[in-house]
Amino acid sequence: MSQYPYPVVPAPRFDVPATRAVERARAFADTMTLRRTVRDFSSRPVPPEVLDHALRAAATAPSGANVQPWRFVVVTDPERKRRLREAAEAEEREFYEHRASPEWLEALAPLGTDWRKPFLEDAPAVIVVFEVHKGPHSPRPYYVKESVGIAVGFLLAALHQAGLATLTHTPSPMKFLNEVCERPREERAYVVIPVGYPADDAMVPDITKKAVDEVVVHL
Ligand code: IYR
Repeated sequence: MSQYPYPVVPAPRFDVPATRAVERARAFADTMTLRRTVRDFSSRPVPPEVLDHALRAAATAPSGANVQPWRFVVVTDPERKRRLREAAEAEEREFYEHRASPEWLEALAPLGTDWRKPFLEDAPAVIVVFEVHKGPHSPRPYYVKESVGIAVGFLLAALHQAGLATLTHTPSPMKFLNEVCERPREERAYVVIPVGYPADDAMVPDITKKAVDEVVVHL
C-alpha cells in the first residue's frame, strides 16, 4: 500500500549532472541579465508558436492549492489593440495628470514614462493576464497574486529566452480590460504585457540592477 494518503505518480526526473549544472545556471542567468523592459516595439510579427510555448511554460507555474487562478488573453487584432490603447491612455492620463503623488512621479522620472502608450498598438501581440477569482465556473483560489506573479515571471523568462522583448504595463485602474478583453467579472486584470521585437532604434533608461550581494543574505 502507498505511504501517501492521496493518488501519486513518480516525480518527473530532470537530472542535470553537477558538472553541467553550473554551466546551465550561468547561461540562464547571463541570458536573463540581457533582459530589459522595452517601450519601443517593431511591428515585426512574432511566431505564434513561440507565444504558444511561452504560455505553456507560464501555465506550469505552481499555485495555491494548484487552482491555477490565471487567464492569459492574447490580443493580436489591430482594432482590439487600438481599443486597448485608447482606454489605457484615458486612465493613464488621469494618473499622470491628477492621481499620481509628486513622490510617485519623481520615482518614475528616470524611466521616462508618460500617459502615451503607443506600444499597445505597435507590439504585434499584447498579453493581458487576469487573476481568476471564485465564480460560476471557477473555484475559490488561494494566494492569487503570488500565483499569478510566479506565472508571469515564468512567461517573461520564456519569452526572453526566445529572443522576444516584453514590457510589464500596469494601467490603473484596470477594470476597462474586462470589457476590452470580454472577460467575466470574476476575472481581474493583473498586468498587460506587450510582446515583440525592439524597434531598430529602441533605447532604454540608463539604470542598473542591484548587485547580487546587495539582495542576497547567506546565513
Ligand atoms: N501605470 C503607469 C505608471 C507606472 C508605474 C510604475 I510603479 C512603473 O514602474 C512604471 C509606470 C504606466 O504604466 O505608465
